[in-house]
Amino acid sequence: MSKQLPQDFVMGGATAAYQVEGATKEDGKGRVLWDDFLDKQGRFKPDPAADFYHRYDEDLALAEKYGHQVIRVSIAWSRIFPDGAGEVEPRGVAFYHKLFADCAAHHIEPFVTLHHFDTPERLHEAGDWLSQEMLDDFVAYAKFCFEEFSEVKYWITINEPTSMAVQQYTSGTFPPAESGRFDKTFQAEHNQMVAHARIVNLYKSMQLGGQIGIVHALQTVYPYSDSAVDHHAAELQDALENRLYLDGTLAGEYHQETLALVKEILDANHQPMFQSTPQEMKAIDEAAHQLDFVGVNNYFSKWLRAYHGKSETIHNGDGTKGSSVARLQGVGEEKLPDGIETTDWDWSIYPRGMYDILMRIHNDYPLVPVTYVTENGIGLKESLPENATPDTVIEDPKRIDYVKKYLSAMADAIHDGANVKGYFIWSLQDQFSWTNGYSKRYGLFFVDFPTQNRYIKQSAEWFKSVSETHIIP
Ligand code: BGP
Repeated sequence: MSKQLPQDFVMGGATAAYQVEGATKEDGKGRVLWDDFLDKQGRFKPDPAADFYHRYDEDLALAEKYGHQVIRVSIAWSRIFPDGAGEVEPRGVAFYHKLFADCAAHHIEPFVTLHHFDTPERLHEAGDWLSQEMLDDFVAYAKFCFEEFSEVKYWITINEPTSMAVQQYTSGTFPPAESGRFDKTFQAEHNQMVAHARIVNLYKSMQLGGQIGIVHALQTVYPYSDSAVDHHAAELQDALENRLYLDGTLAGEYHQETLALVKEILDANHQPMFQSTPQEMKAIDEAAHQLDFVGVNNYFSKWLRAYHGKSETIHNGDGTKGSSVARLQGVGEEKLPDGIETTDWDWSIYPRGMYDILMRIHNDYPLVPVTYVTENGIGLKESLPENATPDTVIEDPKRIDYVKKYLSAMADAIHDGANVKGYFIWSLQDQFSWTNGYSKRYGLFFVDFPTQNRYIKQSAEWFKSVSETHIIP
């Protein structure tokens, strides 16, 4: 049965600077934490990505043609301040003015993220989110952007603070690639919430008339079985990846129960509790009371069972189905129940998880007035047919099926009271993936990376019909 979306519901594609722009050494851009890390890893390079730095007009024209009203982009901090602070690079500033003007010319509203995993190299070396210098420089960079880019009406402080911290210090897939450091993970999570709060409070005090929000990666966590120990493992994983953040950014305080779960994880790993000051907690509380929206990135759900061994994680970074392992000391082990479908990268396909997370925000975090789904989509192995012509349309029925099911779950949540105002598919065009390179394609538009030619996928046509009719067939 087809479902209806509200008439004022907006749809578009998501991108992030480092994943689409390419041109990492152009026009004075400063180095970021990934440059050296990827170089040493030698698996793939961040250039040319989707060459958005030069081809943004082509992509925005396609987005307009295929019915998009909004887009997510991020500003590369190191294009504006190559060293993270101090001297401004005018060519970087000019690029983003051109980009936003082009969005306006194509009638597409940009939602602009200030930090999408791309800390400038000097600040990364100084401790990244664990250092006070990073926080102060981030606030100064945000202030500069608010004053400079007055054409931007929707700001996002940080993309997925949890993913950043967990992948930097728990699973070790992001630089500096440390594993099992839950103490650093929680401290980095808290510090990002402080930085976010300071920026929200600053933005609101500037009275610029726009809106500001944050984007969280929220995967619903379920117990693997009905046993009490599996339920508890799910609670611990939820505290690590979802709850501390939801509390801090949407309730303005960490609930006692959440802190007890965090402490339990740290105790089990013989690591100290994260530090916070009353002044920081005051800023966090103020920000939660003035936040305009929360963005939910939801792709998959997790099932947890009790586990009592040492932490062990194997990341599936090349699409070898069934190769991932995730067991965390003091938390639990991820284990999929029979019958749950997965992608080649072992991400579960479970639209009910989207419904549950949207309803959880609606029921448990009533302070935040509006929610957007800021990322959702499926990574697939796709290639260009040998006899392709510029008019070739790439068939991607799996993507249509995936998005249809998730949009339906989202429509059910809206029907049941969740105030969801828009949906951004990850991703607008095929792009560079942090830990998977170029083989995991998410785009509505296929990018042939060697030539950078764009091709339409069937999902783009399907997406257009939904965004124009507001009906999910
Ligand atoms: C989110 C990030 C995006 C993007 C996406 C897909 O966590 O915000 O930047 O990368 O996930 O992830 P991946 O590229 O690992 O498949």
